[in-house]
Amino acid sequence: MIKFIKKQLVLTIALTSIIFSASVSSFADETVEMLNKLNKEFMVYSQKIVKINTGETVFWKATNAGHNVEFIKGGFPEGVEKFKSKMSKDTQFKFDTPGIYAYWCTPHKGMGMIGFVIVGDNKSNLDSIKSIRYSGKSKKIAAELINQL
Ligand SMILES: [Cu+2]
Repeated sequence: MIKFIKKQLVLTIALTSIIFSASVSSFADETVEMLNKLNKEFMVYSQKIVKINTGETVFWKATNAGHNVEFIKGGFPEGVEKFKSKMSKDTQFKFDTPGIYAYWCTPHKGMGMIGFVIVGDNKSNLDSIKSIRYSGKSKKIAAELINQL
């Protein structure tokens, strides 16, 4: 009987967490956490590349404080306004223009805290993404990520 209750409890917890994560992700189309540490990496976004449809929203959760999201100069499609979020705050952006968006965390760009959003499977601005002057460790990480786009 105890074994049965245990099984029920485990199942209930599993179901609850599935329902919970589903309700969280419906808040935005993709969620990226801003983290001090993930596995062996320090100062990272939980997902370095996110692919979404045009008109979808990315939500960045300030899981750890001291981070933000800043679109890199020359790193997003023409006609899009530069975006820079407040430090240590959750933030989001609705991507209405297709293309590649390169962003980093203002205080940790030299440490390689960088990410990309690909909108509408459109890579028409890849050349400008490649010609960005990436800062410090971001240079190597950006090169690796660009190869995966
Ligand atoms: Cu940061």
